Amino acid sequence: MAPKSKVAIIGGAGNVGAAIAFALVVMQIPAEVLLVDVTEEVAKGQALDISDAAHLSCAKCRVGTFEEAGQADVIIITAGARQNPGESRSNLIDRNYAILKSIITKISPIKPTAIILMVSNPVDILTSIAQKLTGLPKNHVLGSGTFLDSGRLRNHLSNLLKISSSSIHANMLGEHGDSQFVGWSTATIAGAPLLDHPIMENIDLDKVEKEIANKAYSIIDAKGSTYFGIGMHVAVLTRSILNNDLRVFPVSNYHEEYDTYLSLPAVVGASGASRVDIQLNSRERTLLQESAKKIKDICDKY
Ligand code: 6V0
Repeated sequence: MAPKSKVAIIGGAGNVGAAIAFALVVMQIPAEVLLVDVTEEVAKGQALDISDAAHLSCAKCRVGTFEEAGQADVIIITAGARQNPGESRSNLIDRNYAILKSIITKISPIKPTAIILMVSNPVDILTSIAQKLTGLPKNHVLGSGTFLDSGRLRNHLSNLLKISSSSIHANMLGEHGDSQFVGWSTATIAGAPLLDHPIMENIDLDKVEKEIANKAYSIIDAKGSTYFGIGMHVAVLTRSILNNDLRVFPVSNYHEEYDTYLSLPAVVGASGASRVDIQLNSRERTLLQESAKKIKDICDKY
């Protein structure tokens, strides 16, 4: 019997879409996962392959239609062009705007309680456009934002400090792109400021920030694209939405004061993403404003 919750992945024949579907299966998320794509044959192949794993899980996977996707509980969008080596995420906007617009038309009318989870790049801009095109409440539309980048940061710090990444609360903030930055002032371990840890005294913070922001470029240079990391991170967000876990993640969510979507910590659950107020220092506030301006200036053209 198919599980009650439905998750549609539009772009599900591609690397990122299939990696998310596979992660949902491996993580035993009790959901029916629909792969929706313009390349139906490839989507069919991915669904058949993933269903060979899904019989060992409570998740199910099959090909879906655009119409069915509009009625899913969580609609994940991974469709579109990806970066070529050396290309920035923001450069993808023209190609991916046209694709997003055609998708929203094809999946409408959208279930009023659905949550749209944007993954295609440039993710903050496309999240904002998806909200405008669908007219869904702002909290019902979110982007994976800097959740993956924050995972990379925590993993890096975990190796330095010999503390599990799940016990390190540190986030990349702002744009999921070149202007992202580390929120060092709010980073903690066991409630204590991360920067008070003795090992951090000898760490070049700017170097760490640059390495994390550039990690995607290193992966793309080496193998053409990135998908396993984002697959797992999006599956964790999907679980938090379906279970109403109300876990806090740095995702792209709407901020009234900047009138745009960007990544700051938000509570993620059945109603989507709602912001958590954090106190940044003056350097971080300036960087956040720069990120917000960069995102909004592009959004305003669409
Ligand atoms: P891919 O493997 O080329 O897959 C893209 C898929 O989209 C293909 O199967 C296409 O057929 C499909 N597609 C194109 N147009 C449409 C359409 N109109 N309707 C339905 N499907 C369509 O790319 P990949 O999966 O590697 O990347 C997908 C997107 O994810 C890109 O924009 C990446 O930049 C982005 N990523 C975002 C990340 C994040 O952290 N947010 C991380 C990695 C990649």
